[in-house]
Amino acid sequence: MTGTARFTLISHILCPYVQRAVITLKELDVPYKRIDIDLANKPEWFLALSPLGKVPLLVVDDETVIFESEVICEYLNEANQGKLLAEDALEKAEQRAWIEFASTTLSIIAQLYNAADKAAFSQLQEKLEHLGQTLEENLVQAEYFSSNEFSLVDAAFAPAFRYLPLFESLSKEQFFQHLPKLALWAQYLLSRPSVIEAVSEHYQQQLMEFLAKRESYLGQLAKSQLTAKAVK
Ligand SMILES: N[C@@H](CCC(=O)N[C@@H](CS)C(=O)NCC(=O)O)C(=O)O
Repeated sequence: MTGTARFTLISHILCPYVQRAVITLKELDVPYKRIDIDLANKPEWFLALSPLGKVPLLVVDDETVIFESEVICEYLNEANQGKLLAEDALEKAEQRAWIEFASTTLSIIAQLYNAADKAAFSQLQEKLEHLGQTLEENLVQAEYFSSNEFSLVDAAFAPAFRYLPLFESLSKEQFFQHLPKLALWAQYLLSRPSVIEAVSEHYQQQLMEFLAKRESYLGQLAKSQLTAKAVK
């Protein structure tokens, strides 16, 4: 049990991998302290702690540093006798494989918001749709990924779905809307308290400002929208 352990999560306000860890901490009802850092200006103490210079980091008892979001989530689940992963080895391996799939999805999303122009954006959107189609074929008709029980697979995907409403409103394109199981799953995830609370109430605005700083297709759209709002 981690009952007496002290946890500090070194974070960034928008990072989807941090969100996985926060969702897991909240699902397990584990108290923790969160420290958000500026990734554009990484503090020296953070660089000294983080082997890859990335968030999230989970610092346990001010002593042991765990990095990599999925490792953090699995550790928290295991140490708290959580039920967020299957006990059966084969089922657990399947869940881990889908968590890897979620990470690939996140990396395509990052490429998408960095895509230089509309053509590159559309190409990546197609790639994303292809992943969505594969997911749709593997989803059971339930609230969560493989059942009505929330698992680490859900925690891994939820941050990916959070990007889409803003991407849709900026690009006027739809993501996954024609995939009924996927669309419903995303709705369940985005209305789960642990998922809602993994980011601040200002998330949409923060994401918009983050996008507007990028010299990319979506970045330009975000910048135009922010400028239009400012002159109103
Ligand atoms: N595989 C890592 C990915 C973490 C990651 O890419 N974090 C990003 C923020 S979302 C980061 O810290 N980037 C800083 C950098 O690369 O300099 C995990 O799952 O924890």
